[in-house]
Amino acid sequence: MFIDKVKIYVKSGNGGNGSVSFRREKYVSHGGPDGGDGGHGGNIIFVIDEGINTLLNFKYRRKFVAENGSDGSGAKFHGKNGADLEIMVPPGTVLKDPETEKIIKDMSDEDVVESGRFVFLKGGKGGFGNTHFATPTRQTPNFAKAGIKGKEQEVVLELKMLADAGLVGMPSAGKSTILSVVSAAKPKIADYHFTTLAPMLGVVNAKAGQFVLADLPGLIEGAHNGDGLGHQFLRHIDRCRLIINVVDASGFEGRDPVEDIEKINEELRLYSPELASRPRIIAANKIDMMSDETQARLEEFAKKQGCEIVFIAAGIAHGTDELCELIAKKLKDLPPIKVFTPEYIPEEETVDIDADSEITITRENDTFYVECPRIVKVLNSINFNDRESFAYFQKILRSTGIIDALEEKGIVDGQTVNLYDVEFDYYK
Ligand SMILES: Nc1nc2c(ncn2[C@@H]2O[C@H](COP(=O)(O)OP(=O)(O)OP(=O)(O)O)[C@@H](O)[C@H]2O)c(=O)[nH]1
Ligand SMILES: [Mg+2]
Repeated sequence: MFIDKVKIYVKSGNGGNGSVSFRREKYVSHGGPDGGDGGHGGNIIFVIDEGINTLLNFKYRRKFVAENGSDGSGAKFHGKNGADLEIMVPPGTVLKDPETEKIIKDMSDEDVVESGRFVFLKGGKGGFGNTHFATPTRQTPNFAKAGIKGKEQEVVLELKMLADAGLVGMPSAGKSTILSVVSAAKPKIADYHFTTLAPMLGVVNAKAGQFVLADLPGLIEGAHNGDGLGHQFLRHIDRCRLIINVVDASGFEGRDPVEDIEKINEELRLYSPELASRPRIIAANKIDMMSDETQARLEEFAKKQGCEIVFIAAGIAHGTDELCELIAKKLKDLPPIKVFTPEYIPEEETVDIDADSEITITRENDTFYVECPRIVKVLNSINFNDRESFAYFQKILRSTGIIDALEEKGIVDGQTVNLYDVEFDYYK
């Protein structure tokens, strides 16, 4: 089975929480703070796997969650970092935003190809343990920072194969036969329509240079409406530098070769006007059964279109070498394989501090989770290593009514308050 578009869910790991702990040793009555930092959450990384050419692996697995960092602990023990999660994708995969279909990243981008990997979602940072918050005047900091949560997102993976040239034409025109005689690829060939159900690539070694050729399922008139196999496979020639119009010149099935080319060009245009305007050459196949009249008409049509034409009989490998030399020669003057530039940058989460000043408190055992959008900005500006800054923070906690709200919920000394990233113990 061939799968070339899937939607998956990915989430990077949460950072572990910093720990609040104090040194306890024999003969040391008041040990200093020794709470270690939380480990970082694992990243979500897409990795190119040259050995695969479909997104089939995603048929059954669509949820990918990287490991969370572990919490820090006493004796300055740093929590373990969460392992990165590597998601293997075939070369040519494009990542898109599901809602807008905008491109997030093309895995054939130069920077990705060099390293073979793309870090998509970074894991949350681990929180600092209370050792970081000790100062000469505050030797027993009773708070640590909570780890930052990982990020989650849905993403569409779309495979756009990396081919220099693509064979496009009606069913049974002989596209697969061409690929089979000019490359080592072994496509299925038969005398019925829609023999080819999925695109296939082959490497061609012409004297004028090596190139990658794509064989596509047949197109018919109305493909843009989903007739036949539809035109969804055309996404695999989105990157092609040259299009080869393969046409059955035998007239054997009662079709007219000139009309066939026109219909195919119209379908290409309906799929993408830009694609239809790419350089093209015509490969008139099955000339062992072609009339002189057809040949003359095709030559005239090609001339009118300003398009080169090659007459071949792929079934007996007649003219196919010439076709490949022409393709290789033309490719030399054409721009490189198309790479898509990102159009979508995932938004950084922002909280509007004035949007909502409501305080919500949820209690889980001995921890009180406080949400109060108004305080987020203040929170980010507090330096917990600085006494003044910390005193200011305590003042804000009172003035916003957070302390009152906590007391209303019945908080008692020694219980924990979790305010977004920051965790501390409550003492009246
Ligand atoms: N007479 C003749 N028949 C040919 C030639 N080349 C291919 N054929 C035959 O045409 C039929 C279709 O060939 P394919 O290569 O499967 O055609 P295709 O364009 O890939 O067809 P789809 O995959 O269905 O779109 C097969 O029976 C081939 O043997 C040729 O040069 N002359
Ligand atoms: Mg075929």
